Amino acid sequence: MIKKLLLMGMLLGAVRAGAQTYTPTADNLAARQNFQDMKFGLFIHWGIYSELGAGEWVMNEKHIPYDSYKRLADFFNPQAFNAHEWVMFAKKAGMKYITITSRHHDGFSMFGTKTSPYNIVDATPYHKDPLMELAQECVKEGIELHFYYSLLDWGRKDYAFGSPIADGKPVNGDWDSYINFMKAQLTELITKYPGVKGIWFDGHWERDVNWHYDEIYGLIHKLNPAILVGNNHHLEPKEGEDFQMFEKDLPGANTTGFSGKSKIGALPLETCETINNSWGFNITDRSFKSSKRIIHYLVNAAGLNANFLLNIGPMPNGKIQPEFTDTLAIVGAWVQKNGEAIYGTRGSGIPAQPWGVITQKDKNLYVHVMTPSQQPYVFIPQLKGKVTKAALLADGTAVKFKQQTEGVFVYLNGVATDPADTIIKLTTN
Ligand code: FHN
Repeated sequence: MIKKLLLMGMLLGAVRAGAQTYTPTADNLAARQNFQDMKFGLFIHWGIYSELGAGEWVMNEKHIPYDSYKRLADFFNPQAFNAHEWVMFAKKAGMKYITITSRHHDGFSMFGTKTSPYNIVDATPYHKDPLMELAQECVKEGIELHFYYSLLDWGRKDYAFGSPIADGKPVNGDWDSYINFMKAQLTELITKYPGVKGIWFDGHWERDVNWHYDEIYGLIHKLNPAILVGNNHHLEPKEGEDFQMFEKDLPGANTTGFSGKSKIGALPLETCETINNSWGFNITDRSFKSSKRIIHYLVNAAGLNANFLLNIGPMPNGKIQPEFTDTLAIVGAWVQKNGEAIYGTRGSGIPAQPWGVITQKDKNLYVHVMTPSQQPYVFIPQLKGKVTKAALLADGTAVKFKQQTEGVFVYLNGVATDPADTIIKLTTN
């Protein structure tokens, strides 16, 4: 009897807290595996803000009134946009998926939508839908497409940016209207655009409201159960999410201050970073990361079992600036040569070492030596299984090793090193 009462109490508590259990479908679980296998993606921030060449926060940072900012749409005419070029850019870099801003915090929809005239087809002289072209091209080229979608909106009256919040809603807004608007847009994005595989939410952190995630995530999974939902809320994953992302930090790190409350959950992981210091096109930002730094980010993320989503901000004419093209061509050549140690791998569970990380695929471990060791060897602790063979991934040359109870020594003297990452493949039984 007591047991029964306790159980009823627990159930009532769960109902009161609005708890719902999300059970991902088999297709969704397969999509998660595929997502983890892809490892490297292209993040694209592109919008009418690109015209001002000062990043995607320009409206907010320069205090441009919404009605003035909106006029940027009148001149947005990216005649040089070519979906094929963008997709080939990603492919050449070794990327397997693209995540693009469908709508950022400025509220401008970069896709044709019936929900608001403030969109690229209806409000600009371009009158075309680049996301449709991109979606079709992605399908053709076998690249996965995910849509970034901002929860935060600086301009809409129903969102009421800056309004005080009471009872989980903005006092001066119309929260139901805003939630319905987002649901209608997400329905369009999922049902109209071919091959969409993920939705990447952002902006949660702007206000403490009831975001109605149960309805929103429920709707997405009802429309397509295999769609991967992620939310850049910088918190632990919530019910209904399918992957967890980290911004400008590897999982577990918090150099930016975004990830203080972000406990690593059990979902597939992704970390995003900018190629310079900006998300949206920034004409004065010349702090381009080197190809070596990008390779290291990718390898370090893979070692921590995470994907790497590298961002570019294309120019307002639709072109990608040459600095990005050049760097990513080098990265792409490296990934093509060393893809075996990246794609389809998982973190080995062995912690990152001062010299690098270890990825794993089946019975193979890939030892990535990115920082030359002081000693003529690297030591791999906590290695399970017996190593039967060690060889340089680049050319198959045998590499000496010694296995002890505490771990494995891999001897690097005489081994031809790669300036970015020397990879030793260990075969275990
Ligand atoms: O405010 C946005 C920012 O513009 C950009 O989109 C990044 C990408 O991770 N997310 C937000 C900051 O958390």
